Amino acid sequence: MPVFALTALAALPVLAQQPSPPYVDALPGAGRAIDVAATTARRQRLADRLGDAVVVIPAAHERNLELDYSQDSDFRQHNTFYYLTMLESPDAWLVINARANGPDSTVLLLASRTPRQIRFEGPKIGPGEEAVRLTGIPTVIGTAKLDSVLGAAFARRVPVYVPLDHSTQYEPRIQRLRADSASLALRNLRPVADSMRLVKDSTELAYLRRAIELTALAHAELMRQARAGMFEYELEAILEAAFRRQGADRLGYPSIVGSGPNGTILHYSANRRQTRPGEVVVVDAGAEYGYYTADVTRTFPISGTFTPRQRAVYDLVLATQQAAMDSVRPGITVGRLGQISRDYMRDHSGDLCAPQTCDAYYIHGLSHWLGMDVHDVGDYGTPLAPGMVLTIEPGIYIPAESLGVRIEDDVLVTPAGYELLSGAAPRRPVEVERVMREGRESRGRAEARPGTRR
Ligand SMILES: [Mn+2]
Repeated sequence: MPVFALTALAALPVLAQQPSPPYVDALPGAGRAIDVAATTARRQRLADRLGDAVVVIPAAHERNLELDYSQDSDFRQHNTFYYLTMLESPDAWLVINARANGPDSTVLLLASRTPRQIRFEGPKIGPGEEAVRLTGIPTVIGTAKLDSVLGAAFARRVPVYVPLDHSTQYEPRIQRLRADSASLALRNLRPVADSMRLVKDSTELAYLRRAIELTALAHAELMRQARAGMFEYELEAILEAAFRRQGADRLGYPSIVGSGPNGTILHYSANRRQTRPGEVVVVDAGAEYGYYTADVTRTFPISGTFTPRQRAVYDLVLATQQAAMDSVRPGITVGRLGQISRDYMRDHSGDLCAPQTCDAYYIHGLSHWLGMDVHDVGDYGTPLAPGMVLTIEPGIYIPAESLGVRIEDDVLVTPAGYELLSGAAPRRPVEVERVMREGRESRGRAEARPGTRR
């Protein structure tokens, strides 16, 4: 139905952000340009934190989809490697020689590629001057030199920091280092690198803002197009098409589209049920853009209007969320915010969930960090500081009524309080109903329009 498709495209507002960062053909899969200033600053901060140390970080490997034909779409870089390089090259290594006194030195080792690989996969970054220019790393050599680079680094007899996690679990070189811990002071890089990721730099914030804004616009688009009788997977397809159409790279996590009883299941993602008139649908979905993901949940009435009961529960969740948001400011902890939200919900339940108070149906935490991971890294005891990004997501789930309501937004901590990053997704119930009504009206006009111009 071309008219339908055109209407849908026209309805999607243009992102307010600046145009997409330029693509660089030489980068794998024509990657986004590396922000050399940002990644250099991150490596410098890491080296400063560690003093005399060696940092060794392997890149991810491509998985084979069909025999040995690798596919760009199947590759995602390890976050620690990406954070310090913004480079998507598989099979690479980053070695940082940090020195408490004297200049640090950094070596990037890139895999060489066979003519056949180049023929099949196109041009990609390799060792040499172009790589130095694109990455801002002064020494870029082939991975064949890895053993000699590591040998020279380890001869310094200083602590060796490696991400000791899933990314190195099956990396034979790292496993040998672990076995050799008698002669080597091997330490886990993750706590240090993770704590750096808690406060986002301006480059990270630019990507996060874009991921969140396009996600919020896609939620609004779904509200315009949703109709009773659609299957959950149809709603999922509308939302994810809107993600992709706006340039999202992939999903941040599997989309949750839970209608009626499924809305009360927190991690439901089968998305196979047919919606019925009068139900509410919980949609928890976020796009990933440039390795940063959004995490937004909206709950809307599939028939376009909340029942009084649904509206009352929705209003309580929304007011609870607002109370938590209004408490976001530097110095407060996520734990304290959660307590504020629980207290608010309990104190304002009235007889909505009698004989209990509604916080009995608020069965999960309020917040988590957001960034490269949807549940981003970082210590939850850390008081909020400007530049941190977190979700605020209270909910009420009443299985006996097949009624679940969750409202989840993404906020940036600012010196004065917070900035709502996901505001482009309708949130107040009157807005939700208005956008759904407008979607129905514009569809009605499109369908009534004759095939030729009048
Ligand atoms: Mn979440």
